[in-house]
Amino acid sequence: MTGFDEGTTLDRFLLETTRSHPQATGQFVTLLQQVTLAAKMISARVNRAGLAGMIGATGETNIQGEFVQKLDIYANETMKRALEHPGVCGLIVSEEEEGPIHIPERFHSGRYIFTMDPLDGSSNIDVNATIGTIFGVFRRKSPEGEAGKLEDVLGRTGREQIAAGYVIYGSGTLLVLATRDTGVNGFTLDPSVGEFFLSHSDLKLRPSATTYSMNEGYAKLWDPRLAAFVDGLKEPSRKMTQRYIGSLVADFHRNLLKGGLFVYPATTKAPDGKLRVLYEAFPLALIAEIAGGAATNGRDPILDMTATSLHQRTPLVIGNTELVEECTAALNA
Ligand code: AFP
Repeated sequence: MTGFDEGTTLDRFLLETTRSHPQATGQFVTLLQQVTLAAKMISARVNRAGLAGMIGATGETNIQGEFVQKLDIYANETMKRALEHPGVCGLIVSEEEEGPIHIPERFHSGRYIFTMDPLDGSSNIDVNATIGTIFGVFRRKSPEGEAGKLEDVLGRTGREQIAAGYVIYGSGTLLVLATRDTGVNGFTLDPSVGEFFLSHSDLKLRPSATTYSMNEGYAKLWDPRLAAFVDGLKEPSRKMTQRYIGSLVADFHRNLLKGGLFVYPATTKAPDGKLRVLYEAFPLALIAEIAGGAATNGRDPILDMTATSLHQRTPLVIGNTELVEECTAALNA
């Protein structure tokens, strides 16, 4: 559903789409308004990164064993600060932090559980390539007002997310938001006004597409069935082309707009793949499904998986349904 003209502000879109829910407390709108505030701050910092001494690594590694970039820290802190005080989150979990982020006792512990990869693709910062913030939202299980618990996020399936989205910091800054009621909509930041405006309404993935995105540098570490499938894609009759940025949010976004299949598979070195269930696979799988696409872990739908640990990884096959089904079938042949 849309019914909104391009150029509608994100604020108006949120207020009008939640007004129809009589049980709405306003917390969901506030949560998304805080996400957009943080996104504007991160976007401004990303745009000035080369000047503001924000390029480069801190010298530390995160829980994933990856080099932490200065902008990773800025993005994580900015999102946290925006979300912990307004009384809308019961717990926040971040790719950048080992444990869950509890809401300080002086603030109300709200209805929602927020999962985030504050700055995805951060190894691309130094080369000015597109990066992004990915997020998912669950309704909490424990009572509102009490401290959030790990069980509010672990033991949950991807299907339990009530919303997901991402912000890409590229040639422009765009926020894509998906809910089952409103579909998938993209809002572009007009930096001169400081507002996000509806620019991509009701995004849909057609059944098929002609782009595939995967890091073929690892092909010798793949399951031979995947290698054979990719070889088949190269038959000229299929008219396929390949695009891979190495920033999931950017690769996913291109495929959402233009069509395509993204695969980050299991390899002999990384049998569970690289991408994280809670911060990357769950949110993007929800967006893909709402847009009419699909996402699997090479066997089952991503959204049917259960989160068993905060930093759990999964192989990811995501994009236009026919290609996802073909790739998943090839992996199980
Ligand atoms: P960084 O945040 O360390 O740049 O990792 C990005 C990422 O998690 C995801 O955004 C990419 O799709 C994937 O890694 C790329 O990984 P490879 O370099 O192994 O292809």
